[in-house]
Formats: sequence, structure tokens, C-alpha cells
Amino acid sequence: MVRNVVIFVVLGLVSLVAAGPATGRSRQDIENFIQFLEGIKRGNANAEEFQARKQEFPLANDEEVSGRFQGDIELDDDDYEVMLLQYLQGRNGFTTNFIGPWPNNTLVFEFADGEFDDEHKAAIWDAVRDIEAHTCVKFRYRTPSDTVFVNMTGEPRGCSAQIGHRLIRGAHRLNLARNTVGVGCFRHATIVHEIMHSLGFVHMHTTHNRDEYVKIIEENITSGRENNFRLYEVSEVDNFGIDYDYVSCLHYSAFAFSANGEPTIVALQNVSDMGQRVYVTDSDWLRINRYYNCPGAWD
Ligand SMILES: *[C@@H]1O[C@H](CO)[C@@H](O)[C@H](O)[C@H]1NC(C)=O
Ligand SMILES: *[C@@H]1O[C@H](CO)[C@@H](O)[C@H](O)[C@H]1NC(C)=O
Ligand SMILES: *[C@@H]1O[C@H](CO)[C@@H](O)[C@H](O)[C@H]1NC(C)=O
Ligand SMILES: CC(=O)N[C@H]1CO[C@H](CO)[C@@H](O)[C@@H]1O
Ligand SMILES: [Zn+2]
Repeated sequence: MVRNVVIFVVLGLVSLVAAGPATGRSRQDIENFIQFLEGIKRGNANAEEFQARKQEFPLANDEEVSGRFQGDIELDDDDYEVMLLQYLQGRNGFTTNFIGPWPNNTLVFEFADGEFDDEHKAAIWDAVRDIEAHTCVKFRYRTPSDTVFVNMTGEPRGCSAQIGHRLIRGAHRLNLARNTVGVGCFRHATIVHEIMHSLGFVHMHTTHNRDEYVKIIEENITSGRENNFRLYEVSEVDNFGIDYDYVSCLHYSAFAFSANGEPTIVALQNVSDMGQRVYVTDSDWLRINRYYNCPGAWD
């Protein structure tokens, strides 16, 4: 079904592309890109696929092996079309169908029925309270009249979330594969990482000036995963005047999408802990405070 939708888009665009400037994309390139899109739309099909990916990349964080865009970003249906259109036009094929902050600095959420036990819920509340303690963002549990909210689920397919607030989504997705608290998707900084996606943030290593800070080792990236390292342009993401943060909970690990167990991201400065998920940094909190215009955030 997914394939049909995408193929339909391709057919619809063929005349447009033929009429436009040469794109330099071969038929094979386009087919590979469509496969990439289908893959990230589907994600891991089930727990087995997630576990297999984890075994294949034992040094990666769980959110890096969740099978979505950049590992853990769930795109909206129209994003895939935008990406393909861009790709056919010879551009990156990269979406920024953004999507704003939550109104009133308030993220509304609920736990989907039967997805989490009390321990999981407590761990998620801990992350929520930690964000509230360090920023002016508030969280509110969904009431029956709320139609726009984050629907938190625990499917065993990985960790993932949609970026930011978008009215037409209604129920926004955020998934944390059930695990022992402190492990996998249930590490504190990973829960904060996913909620930061819901609040509107993308990955640190995709910001426009990242090449000044890290080197991406193309030859070590799994074939077909190169798109996960594409950069957002200056017009698309804002660093809010905050320095690049190697230890941000939104920075990927050195081994993300490695084809061979060798690094794909190498820091250009002497840093330890890149890709850590043990703590949330001051600059992570500051980013939230500045995006949400919290009092004092720009002092
Ligand atoms: C934002 O706050 C105002 C005033 O308290 C309220 O009327 C409005 O419904 C709130 N909007 C949302 C989306 O919560
Ligand atoms: C939340 O997600 C679960 C799992 O996909 C789904 O069954 C449920 O209907 C969703 N809840 C809402 C209110 O959309
Ligand atoms: C890099 O940092 C480590 C740990 O702080 C230190 O031991 C090492 O000397 C540093 N290396 C360089 C080249 O600065
Ligand atoms: C297998 C492979 O291609 N490994 C490469 C990973 O990247 C480093 C740094 O460029 C190369 O030295 C390895 O050959
Ligand atoms: Zn992520």
C-alpha cells in the first residue's frame, strides 16, 4: 500500500520532472530513494526486527536503530511526498515540514490504554518533571476535550516521535519500547530526547554548521542510510545562539548507522561522552527555554 502511494506520486511527477531542469538522478537512484522512504515510513515491523537491528549495531543507542528517519523521527504522510519531490528536483530530499511549538508552552499527552505499567509511567513522569523543573514548558494530562495531544505508546519496535506540534495531526505519536527502567528506550535521557522531538527539536548532528564540529565518515555508513546525515539549512533550523553541544541528549553516537562497526561521526575536538544518554545538558535545557521564549532565556 505504501509502495502504491509513493509510486503514484512518482508517476504523477514524471511529466513535471521531464519538463523541468535535468535532475541528474538515475532511475536506480530514484528507486533506491523510494525504498529508503518506504523503509522509514514502516520502521521496524516488530520486536524481532528491532532486536535484530540492535544486535547488528551493538554500540548504537536504541533510538538510532528504530528504523525511522534519522533512526527515530516519525514523519507525516505529506512529508514523504515533499521529500520525493525535492529529490526528483535534484535537491537533498529532506523534509522540514515544520511544525511549531506547543501553544501556551503546554504539551498535552496521554498514555495509550494498556501500554505501560506503573514503573514505566513513573519513569516518563520523571522525565516530564525534569523538563518542567529546568524550563517554562508545562505538561498536562489529556482531558476528554483535548483533540491535539501526544499519544504515548510502548510498542516493542523502538523509540520514536513526531517533531513538534501540528494541529492536523490530532493524536501525535511518541513511542518508547517497553524495557527495564534505565535501559534502552527507558533511559532517562532517551525519554527526554523523544519528548524534545515532540517539543520541536531535531538531532544535534543535523544542524547547518555541524561540519565545523564533527566529520561524517561516509565510507563507514550503511549503504542507503546516508540520508540520515543530511543537514538542515540555516533557514530550517535555529541553534538559538547556543554552541554546538557534543554531549547533547540529541547528539547521535559515534557508531550511528555504521556499516562495519567503525565510527560514522568523529568529533573534531577532544570530547568524551558524545552520544551519551546518561544526563541532559545545560545547553539542552537552554535550547528548550529559548525556543519557548521562557523568561530569562536570553539574558
Ligand atoms: C491557552 O491558554 C488560554 C488562557 O489560559 C486558554 O484560553 C487556551 O485554551 C489555552 N490553549 C491551549 C491550546 O491550551
Ligand atoms: C494511541 O495509539 C494506540 C496505538 O497505536 C492506538 O491504538 C490508540 O487508538 C491511539 N489513541 C488515540 C486517542 O488516537
Ligand atoms: C583529550 O582528553 C583526555 C581526557 O580529558 C585527555 O586525557 C587527553 O590528554 C586529551 N587529549 C588531547 C590531545 O588533548
Ligand atoms: C571498513 C571501512 O571502510 N572502514 C573505514 C572507516 O573510516 C575510517 C576513517 O576514514 C577508515 O580508515 C576505515 O577504512
Ligand atoms: Zn531522536
